[in-house]
Amino acid sequence: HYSFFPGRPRWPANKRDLTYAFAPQNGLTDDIKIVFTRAFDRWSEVTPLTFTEIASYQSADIKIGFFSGDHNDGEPFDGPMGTLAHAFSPPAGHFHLDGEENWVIDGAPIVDGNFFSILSAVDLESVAVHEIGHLLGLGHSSVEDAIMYPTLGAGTRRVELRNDDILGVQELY
Ligand code: TQI
Ligand code: CA
Ligand code: ZN
Ligand code: ZN
Repeated sequence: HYSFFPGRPRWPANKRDLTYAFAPQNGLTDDIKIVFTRAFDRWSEVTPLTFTEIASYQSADIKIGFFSGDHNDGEPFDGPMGTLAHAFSPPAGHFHLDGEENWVIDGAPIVDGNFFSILSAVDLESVAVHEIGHLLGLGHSSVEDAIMYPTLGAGTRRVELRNDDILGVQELY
């Protein structure tokens, strides 16, 4: 079953059209950005929310970036595996990914010529869909195949919202 954060934080009712931006210093390729677009679309399909990319990192509601190690928010990343990403509950909007993970998109490494064991591969879209759930106010679920279930097998792709995720987010919006 789905859960919420303590106090049930969510984006306010007058804010249904959310903007997002990528950290400028990350210099992300279109392939990477499209994965986030797909992940946001999954949540906008089942809620009244919309997500639009804007250029200004400063003014975006949701700020997405890849960072390594200590990145000055008190939650340092830990290199390959362990913590993959973190997102803060509404209305913080910070969505950070560990730049040292072996991220894959559709089974292929993001960094060309970067060879690694499939045991350490992390599917970017799966993590993005899960973290957006947190950004919207969902905590973890006890339903094993839900997006918000707190573990994901190595190299596993899990991107389809399940009934449990949908019921949870629709209770908020
Ligand atoms: N990051 C944790 C997560 O997003 C951060 C976290 C730990 C957390 N406890 C929390 C967030 C309680 C909200 C509430 O769950 S993670 C997965 C999964 C992580 C884990 O790096 O461990 C995914 C990030 F589900 F696969 F285990 C993304 Cl998809
Ligand atoms: Ca890590
Ligand atoms: Zn962070
Ligand atoms: Zn989580």
